[in-house]
Amino acid sequence: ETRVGTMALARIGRLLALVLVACAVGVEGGAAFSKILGSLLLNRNVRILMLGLDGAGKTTVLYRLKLNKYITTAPTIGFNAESLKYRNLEMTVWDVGGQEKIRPLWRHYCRNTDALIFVVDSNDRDRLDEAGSELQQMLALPEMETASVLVLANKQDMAGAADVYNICEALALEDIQGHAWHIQACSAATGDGLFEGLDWLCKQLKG
Ligand SMILES: Nc1nc2c(ncn2[C@@H]2O[C@H](COP(=O)(O)OP(=O)(O)O)[C@@H](O)[C@H]2O)c(=O)[nH]1
Ligand SMILES: [Mg+2]
Repeated sequence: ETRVGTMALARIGRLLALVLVACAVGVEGGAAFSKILGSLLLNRNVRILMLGLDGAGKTTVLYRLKLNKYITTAPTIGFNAESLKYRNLEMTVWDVGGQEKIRPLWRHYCRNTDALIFVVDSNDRDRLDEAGSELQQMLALPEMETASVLVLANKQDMAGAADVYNICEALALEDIQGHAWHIQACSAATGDGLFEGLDWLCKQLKG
C-alpha cells in the first residue's frame, strides 16, 4: 500500500512539475518549450556545451530555459561550471576567455559534445574579436569535431547591440569548416529568439 502510495505521489509530483513549467512559460511559450524539449528527447543522450565570455548572458539563458523568467545574475567569475540535466539532455555552461591555465580542464567537458551554444554579448563590441578567437579555439579541439554550433547574438534588446551581420563578420563565422553553424539574434532578457535558436539546434541533432 505504501509503495503504491509513493508511486502515486511520485506521479503527481511529476505532473505537478510539468504543470508548473507549462504555467511558468505561458500558453504560447509552453507549446514551444515542450515542442523543443520533446525534440531533444531522443533515444540517445544529448550533450550540449554553452560557452561564451563572462557577462555574455549564459546564466540568464540557462534560467530562461528552466523557468522562462528573467533573473538578474552576478557575473560568473572564474571557472564556474553550471549544469542542467533534463532526462537524456545534459547541458554544461561555463565562461571562456583569458583563462589559459584552466584551458586543459575544458577538454574533460568537451568529450562527446553534440552541440555548442556560443553566447555573445552583442552590446560588448570591444570584445567581439576576443569572443571570436575563443570560439575558434574551441572548435579546433578534436572533441568538438562533430558538434553543431549555435551562436546566440544576445542582448538584442539593447540600443547599442551589433546586429547578426556584424557579429558574423567579427567572429569570422563564414570561415568555420566542418561544423553546421547558425547565428540567432536573441535576448535572454525578453526571451526573444531563444526558442528559434534551439529549434534549429534540435533539427541538427535529429540529423
Ligand atoms: N539587456 C540585457 N541584459 C542581459 C541579457 N542577458 C543577460 N543580461 C545581463 O547581463 C549580465 C550578465 O549575464 P549573465 O547571464 O550573468 O552572463 P554570464 O557571465 O555569461 O553567465 C547580467 O546583468 C544579466 O542580467 C539580455 O538579453 N539583455
Ligand atoms: Mg554565468
